[in-house]
Amino acid sequence: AALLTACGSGTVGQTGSGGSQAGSAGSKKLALIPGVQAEPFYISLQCGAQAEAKKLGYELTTQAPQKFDAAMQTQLVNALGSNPPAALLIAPTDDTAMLAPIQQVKARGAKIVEVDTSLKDTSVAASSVSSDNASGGKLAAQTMAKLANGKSGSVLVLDTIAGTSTTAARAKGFEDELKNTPNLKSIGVQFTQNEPDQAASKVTAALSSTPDLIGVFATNLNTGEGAATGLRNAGKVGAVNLIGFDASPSEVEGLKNGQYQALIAQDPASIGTQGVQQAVAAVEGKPVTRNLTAELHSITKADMDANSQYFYKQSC
Ligand code: T6T
Repeated sequence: AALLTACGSGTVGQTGSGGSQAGSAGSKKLALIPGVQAEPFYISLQCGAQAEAKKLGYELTTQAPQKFDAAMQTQLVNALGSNPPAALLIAPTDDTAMLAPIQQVKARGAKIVEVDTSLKDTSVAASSVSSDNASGGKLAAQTMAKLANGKSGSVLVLDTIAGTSTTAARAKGFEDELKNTPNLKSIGVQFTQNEPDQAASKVTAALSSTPDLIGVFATNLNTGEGAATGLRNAGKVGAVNLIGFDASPSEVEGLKNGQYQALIAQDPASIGTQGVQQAVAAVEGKPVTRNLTAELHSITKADMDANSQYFYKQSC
């Protein structure tokens, strides 16, 4: 695992098990464990969280796994030790496998706030802050229908890793809504292990097995980047509509040069800000809101200049 050093305002480093005041009454320490390191969505989330922690007089420490992987993330959770910070903000990389390690931190006295992804077991977190991912999928399907403009054809959905709550909800929201557009038919959801190469191969395979493919919905940043590569390799850029989720610098560049027809942008900074607010409320015994959402925005090339505030950051 490596440290996220992109956001300068807070302390970045290991919250060691050797322990200072962590976990004790009156502790002003928060830990953030995102889904993966050095990735614009989680960097933007961290930026929001760090600024809010500073404002509220708390110290936020961030550590992120090298890959979006439950075993790697478990090591970081376990490293919080027997004397954890007052609250842990975490994006669980698996809705089931992360249950036990998170429960252990909770049992040791830390408040738990889920940011972005969540566990299936809703009893663990004091609060969960995320995009309304099902609505994001629905928005993508409506955008796909608009782009098809009455033309008939098949559509491929690219998911990441089974057990990722966010992308699963996007894929389901998309498929449910697509049923309202009879001219478009989903050929199903394919997993890519969140690897761009796998996403590219799935697109290549779909293009040869499904000659009437007219759209791809990529449920996050890596699936989008891979899908764009697959379409580019086949000379199908623009002929097959690509809708991506997220708004990383490379996706925004792709929207500008016609590789994506639309992006569904999240507001990761707001997820971080709200997550810290809930964590601090839980620590201080103030009222906590169980579920909170951040806004989503469908962006096309035509309106991208007016929406540049939703583009993700590489550093704070
Ligand atoms: O789409 C985001 C995040 O919401 C999702 O849970 C995992 O993938 C991203 O981090 C983008 O890479």
